[in-house]
Amino acid sequence: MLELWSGPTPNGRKVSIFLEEAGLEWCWHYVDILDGDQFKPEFLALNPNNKFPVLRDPEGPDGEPITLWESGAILVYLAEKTGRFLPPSPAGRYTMLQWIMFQMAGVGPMFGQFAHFFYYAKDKIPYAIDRYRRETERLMRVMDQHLQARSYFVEETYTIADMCILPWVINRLDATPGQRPHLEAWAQRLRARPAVQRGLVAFDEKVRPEIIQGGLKGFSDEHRAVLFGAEQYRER
Ligand SMILES: N[C@@H](CCC(=O)N[C@@H](CS)C(=O)NCC(=O)O)C(=O)O
Repeated sequence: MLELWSGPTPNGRKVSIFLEEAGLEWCWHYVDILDGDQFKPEFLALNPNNKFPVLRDPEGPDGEPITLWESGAILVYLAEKTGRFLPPSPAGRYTMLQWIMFQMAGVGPMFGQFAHFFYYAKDKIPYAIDRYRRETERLMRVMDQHLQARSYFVEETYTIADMCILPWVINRLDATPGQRPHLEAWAQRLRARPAVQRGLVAFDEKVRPEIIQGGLKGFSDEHRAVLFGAEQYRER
C-alpha cells in the first residue's frame, strides 16, 4: 500500500486530492511539524530536507520500492504510474509541467512568505508584508487571467496541475471574494468534486488553530524555534 507522511497544509493536501481522485489505497503517517517530528532521525531518513509530504510506494519502477519527497515530483510520479490526470497531447504535458513549476517555484514560496510575515512573524515588517502580499496578488492575477478562456490550467483537461494549485489558492480566494472571478469559478468547479472534498479534509483531524492561516493563538515561541529558529537551523 502507498504510504504518505503528511499533515493539514496545502502541500499535503495536493497529494491526498490525487490519491482520492485516483481511488488508490493509501495510509497516512502524521508529521507534527510544530512539535519537530520532521527532525526525527526516522523522518530525516525519508526526507533529509525535513519537510512533508513524503510518499513511499512499495511497488515503484521495476517493482522496487521508491520513496519520494517534493509534492510536485510526487504528483508527477503518481500520475505517470497510474496514467491518470495527464493531458492527452505531448504539448499539453509540457504545459502541465509549466504550471506545476509555477506553483512549486512561485505560488508556494511567495504565498508561504506572505503567510510568514503577515501571520507568524512576531516583528511585523511592513516592507516584507507588502512585498509578499503584492507578489501573491500578482500571481493570483496571472492565474485568473489564464483561466478566463479555459476550464482548467491545461485547456479542457483536469490534470495534476489543477490539484497542485487548488489548495494554495482557496484560502486567498476565501479571504478576498469577488476579486478573481475566473479563478473562483475554477475553484468552485474543482471543489464540487467529491474526491477533491475528501482530499482537502483528509488531515483535518490534526488541524491546530495555530497553524492555519490567521490562527496565531497558541503559536508559541517553542513553535517558532522549531519552524523558524534554532531547531530549524541547527547543524545536523
Ligand atoms: N517544496 C516542498 C515544500 C514542503 C513544505 O514546505 N512542507 C512543510 C509543510 S507544508 C513542512 O514540512 N515544513 C516543515 C519545516 O519546514 O520544518 C513541497 O512542495 O513538497
